[in-house]
Amino acid sequence: MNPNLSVPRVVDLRSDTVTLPTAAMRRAMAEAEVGDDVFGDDPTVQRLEARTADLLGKEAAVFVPSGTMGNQIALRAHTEPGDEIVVESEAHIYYYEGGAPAALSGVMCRCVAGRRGVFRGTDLESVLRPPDVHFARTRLVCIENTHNRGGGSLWPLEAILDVAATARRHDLRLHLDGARLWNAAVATGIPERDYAAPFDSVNVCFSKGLGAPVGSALAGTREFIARARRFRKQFGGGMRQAGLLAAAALHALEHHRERLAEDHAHARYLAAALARLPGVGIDPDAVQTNIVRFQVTRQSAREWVETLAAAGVRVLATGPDAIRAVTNLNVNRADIEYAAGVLARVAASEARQTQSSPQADEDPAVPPNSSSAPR
Ligand code: TLP
Repeated sequence: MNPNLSVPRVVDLRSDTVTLPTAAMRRAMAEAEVGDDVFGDDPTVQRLEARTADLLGKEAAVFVPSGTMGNQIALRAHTEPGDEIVVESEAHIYYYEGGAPAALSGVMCRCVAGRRGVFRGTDLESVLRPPDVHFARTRLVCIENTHNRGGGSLWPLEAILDVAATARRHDLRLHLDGARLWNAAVATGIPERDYAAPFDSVNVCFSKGLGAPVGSALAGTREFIARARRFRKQFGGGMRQAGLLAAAALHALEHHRERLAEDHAHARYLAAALARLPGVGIDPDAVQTNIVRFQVTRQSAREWVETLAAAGVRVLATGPDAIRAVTNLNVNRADIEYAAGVLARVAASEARQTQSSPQADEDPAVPPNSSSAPR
């Protein structure tokens, strides 16, 4: 008898950051040639930086511990304190990085409201002001592709070029938060380097869909990356025998990029299943990559999350009535079918309770900050 049969199943869809390194990845890590990377001695880190720069069509790249650090080093290297950056109002840089633009670079954020994270050159134009001593100096525009809170949405290349043309006209620099650029490339067939071409700097993550345990890289011109290395040290991101981690990232780049298509198919399967459930709001056609966002009614997202977790399906509440599920390397088709079955049972039981409850029409009362999950 398979002893695993007695172990309750857990399907973890909280994020694509939860993946565990595979056996082959662990072997690559164990066998990595390493050195002190702060002294420039780690050959595996150097190979990863060169490979990433090449994939992104940039002159150079620098390995950093996290996507947050990659983005924040870019902001610091592009700006001076008192400058302003333009970000989409739900961008990770603005929404999920702990106020770092203000804390680490002393910059202000000017927000542009996008549609599922995507905005146009005219939106950018509308927040720009002429050079004048009264105004903060706008310096940098940031785009996120795919867009996390947009539901893994894709930036059309034509929209990127439109924003880039406007930015150039106003002498602004451009940064791409490409934590999930790999997903965008697989979903559209547009190579990463084509997406990256209009940008001065690009941050990519190895620790999301690619499944490496740690690490991101920031790419740009040789001169920009030399400056970024200085801020990496200043921010405490200089790592020593980091080749162990770079080996995992290199393995992920070579073996886990194409399989992202499986995650996207799983996300579409889950979205189609969710669209059939009572009390669940979702536009399945809006699911373009590996992130599935849906709305719940009657019960709060927090209550859904707790009920689902008790049944072995882990997701995140991203708002009082909003839930996120992210397909990933550790989740196969059978896991997704299991998760869809659990969601169907929870939705049906919630619908029954709603019908029999005298308070059926009341809105769910959700205490603010009731969950530790990012919202
Ligand atoms: N996103 C995480 C959480 O921080 C929300 C997730 O689970 O999705 N850019 C984008 C677009 C991201 O989604 C993330 C991580 C980052 C940057 C930051 O990467 P890390 O976590 O490595 O600092």
